[in-house]
Amino acid sequence: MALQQTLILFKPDAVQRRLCGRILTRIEERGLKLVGMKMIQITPERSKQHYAEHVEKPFYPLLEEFITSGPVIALVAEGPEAVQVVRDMMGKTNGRESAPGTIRGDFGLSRQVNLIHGSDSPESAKREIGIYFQPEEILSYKTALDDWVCASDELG
Ligand code: D4T
Repeated sequence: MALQQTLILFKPDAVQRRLCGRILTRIEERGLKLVGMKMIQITPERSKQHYAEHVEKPFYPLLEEFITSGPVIALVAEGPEAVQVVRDMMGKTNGRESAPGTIRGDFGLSRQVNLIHGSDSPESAKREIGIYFQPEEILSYKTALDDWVCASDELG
């Protein structure tokens, strides 16, 4: 098991629907540590960088229109196996198919307007964190709760 960082976006619909606080609470309550956070407006250029693997797909123009349509919150969360933990919390891409209890399954009904992005692998996390954050914007700090989130031998 490894301590990982993952890139999370609260997409424009989460901001517009005033759901960021509730989603952030879930992430914090799970035990993940926030190590970077900012509100930004994604430009078409940054969208193409982020969604490089999808740029040629037929759904990309609408996806770019959506993701650049309003402010988003970008954050970096850290914790044991953080990448998969956040993916599991998000639920399936399509909110209609996401299990109740997941973020998309509790708050969403759409495949595109789906509230949250989370990196899908440690490699993607590294690439995506680099798209949204300068190295000095990622903070390293201890909290009194660190020892109560998991045992030291789980971070191998
Ligand atoms: P992201 O990357 O936003 O966290 O979503 P997922 O990892 O869950 O899903 P994905 O990479 O397959 O798709 C990226 C993004 O494109 C939207 N999308 C996807 C869309 O608008 N139409 C589509 O047909 C598909 C497959 C939703 C998420």
